Order: sequence, then C-alpha cells, then structure tokens
Amino acid sequence: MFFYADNMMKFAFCEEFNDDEYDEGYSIMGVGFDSTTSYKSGARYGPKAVREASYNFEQYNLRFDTSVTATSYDIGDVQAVPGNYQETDKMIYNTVNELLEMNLTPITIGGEHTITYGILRALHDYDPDLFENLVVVHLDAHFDMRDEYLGEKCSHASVLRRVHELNPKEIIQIGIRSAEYEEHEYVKACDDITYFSSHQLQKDSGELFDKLNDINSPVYITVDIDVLDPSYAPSVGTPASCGLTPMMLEDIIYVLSSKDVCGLDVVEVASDRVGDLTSVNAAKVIYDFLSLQD
Ligand SMILES: [Mn+2]
Repeated sequence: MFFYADNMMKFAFCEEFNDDEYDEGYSIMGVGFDSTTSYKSGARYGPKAVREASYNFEQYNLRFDTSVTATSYDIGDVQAVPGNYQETDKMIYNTVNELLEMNLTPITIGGEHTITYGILRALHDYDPDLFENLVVVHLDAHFDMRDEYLGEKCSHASVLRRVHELNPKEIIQIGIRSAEYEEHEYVKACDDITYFSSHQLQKDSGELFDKLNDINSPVYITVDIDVLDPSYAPSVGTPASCGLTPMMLEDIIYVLSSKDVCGLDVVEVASDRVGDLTSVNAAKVIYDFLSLQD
C-alpha cells in the first residue's frame, strides 16, 4: 500500500493509517521536492517543517469554535527523486490515484509548486466529469501561467498554465502581485480565469468573497504560501512584497471549507528551522481547513 510513500512524522491530530481498516476522510502527504526553484531553494524541507509546526496548535479552534475531529490520516511522504521532475510527478500521480480509489481526499504539503500538476492530473483522469466542473482556487503572489520558464515546460512558474490545459471549469487566482507581461495578457484573454490582485484585495475584498460564496461546483485549493506578505512568510522560493495577511487567508479558507473540496495543497514552504513563521502559517491553512470539516 502506498508503494511510493514513506512515513516519518505525522501531522498533528491525524490518525494512524491502517490499510485493513480505514474510513472515508482526508489523507495528508508530503512531497519534499524542489528542483526548478529559481531563487531561494529549500521547499524540499516543507513537509518536515509544516508537520513539526502543526504541533503548535490546539485541537480546539477558537476562531471557528470547532475542534479538529475530521478523519484524517498522514500517509507520509511521496519519495521525490531529487532533480527528476518527471519521476517525482509519476509517483505523485500514482499515489493520488490510489488515494482517490480509497475515498481519501488528498491534502498535500509541498515541495515546490510543480507538484500540483501531478495531483490535478490524477483527479482529472480519475473523474473527468468532476474535473470538467472543477473550480481551481489558486492563492499565490504569482500567476504561474508562463508557457515555459527558462526553457522548462514543467516549472514552478508555469504550473498553473499546465493545469489550465487540463480544462477545469474555472481558475480563480488570488493575491497576485508579480507577473511577466505575456502571462498577464494570457490570463486577461482567458474567460475561464479570474484574478484578484493583492493590491485590489487590500482595498476591497467584497467582490472576491461574493465570488467564492457563489461557487457551487467542486473545488480544488492550491496555496502557494508566498501569497502571504513576506513579513508573515519569509521562507519561500520567490518572496514578493505587499502580500495578504494571515487573517485574510483564514477568511478565504473559512469560505472555501464549506464547499465540496476535492483536494488541497500548500506549497513552496522553504522553512529550515523550528518556529519559522512560514511553516506555522502553512500548517495553519491545513489546521483551519480540517477544523471546519466533520
Ligand atoms: Mn508563487
């Protein structure tokens, strides 16, 4: 079972996984892969750092007046092959496919953002009808919509472009504040992509929350932790100033948690020490999400 995974330390509040006896619920897995990172490397430490930071939270979530009681299993880390995206991607794809067959909703800790493509391709191939109706909510400082980056088609800067080619119903990009001219033109030309810049959201977030509240399709959430301002998440591959606050991220996760969420990932955490804010805020995304599930 989970041939491609390896278990080191569990996310807080998760149960032991036993393949003879398990319930429908959530699975947490790490993918410690960074290879195409162009600036600050270290996302390979993300899974370890986020799991460690998760022990910092209380089971009772005061903000939501709920406790983390959802069925969730930490199945460990996919065995990333350093420097080899294609092999790593195959292992992510196979593992997620197996999880979906077991009725476990994947929650993935990255790793650089490229890992999202394997997860979404698995979702796409597992249930093409669901995927056609899927809204991908993408929180990030960057569009990640370049056709290629430094000659690389599967780069952290082009991952959402590859996801767009899988044809989900819609992509909503939140917190954007850094772009290449051509990718911005591309995004504006696509009817099925909507974006909310960080600057726009600091002034008025009403339109975003109206849009999120109106979603009645299945949702996949991908959070590049650099969506937060570098003062809250300094240890990321590509920091960009003028980002969102953890409070707004919390509000967004709150709204999305009531939807039919078929997967969540938190990527680009390059924390390399205990107590790093980046890992704490990344773990909080998963913690808040699980706090809001039955
Ligand atoms: Mn980014």
